[in-house]
Amino acid sequence: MLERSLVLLKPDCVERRLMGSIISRFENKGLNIVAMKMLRVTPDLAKQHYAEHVEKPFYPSLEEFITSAPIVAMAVEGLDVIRLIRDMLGATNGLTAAPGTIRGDYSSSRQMNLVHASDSPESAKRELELYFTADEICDHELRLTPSLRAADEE
Ligand code: FUP
Repeated sequence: MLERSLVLLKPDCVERRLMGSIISRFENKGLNIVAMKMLRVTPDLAKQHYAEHVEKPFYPSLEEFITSAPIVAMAVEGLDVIRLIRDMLGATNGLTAAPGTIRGDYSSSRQMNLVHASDSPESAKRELELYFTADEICDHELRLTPSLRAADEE
């Protein structure tokens, strides 16, 4: 199914100048970036984004990190893209994430794990609305779609 996921390149990704390398992984896979902007996450936005973690002991440190430098927010579209991007990221902790995944290749940390991506269609809808207004999404079909996949594939 054609889906959209919210992807964030976190402060460590921006600071380490890995933005281009990570965006390239998504482009090379043939995914369609339909919105992108750099912003600074405020404490208020952090609490909304990480609502499920606000009461956890690690939250103050997580908020300090996510507000510490700019991030890049993207809306990424593709078939089954919510699961696919989570697979491309690998396990939450970079130390245990499999080699070949983004976190496995670039991170050794649980907090500084470079990229966030929505984990379900419900989270994707909620998170996309937190970061983008409807008119910031640039709906467009990739003209190379016929070169990525046969039209009659399931
Ligand atoms: P993920 O879905 O892989 O982004 O990970 P979680 O929703 O479990 O956690 C959200 C963020 O909190 C992760 F990016 C890592 C961070 N975190 C910590 O910093 N410490 C913890 O003990 C657990 C999670």
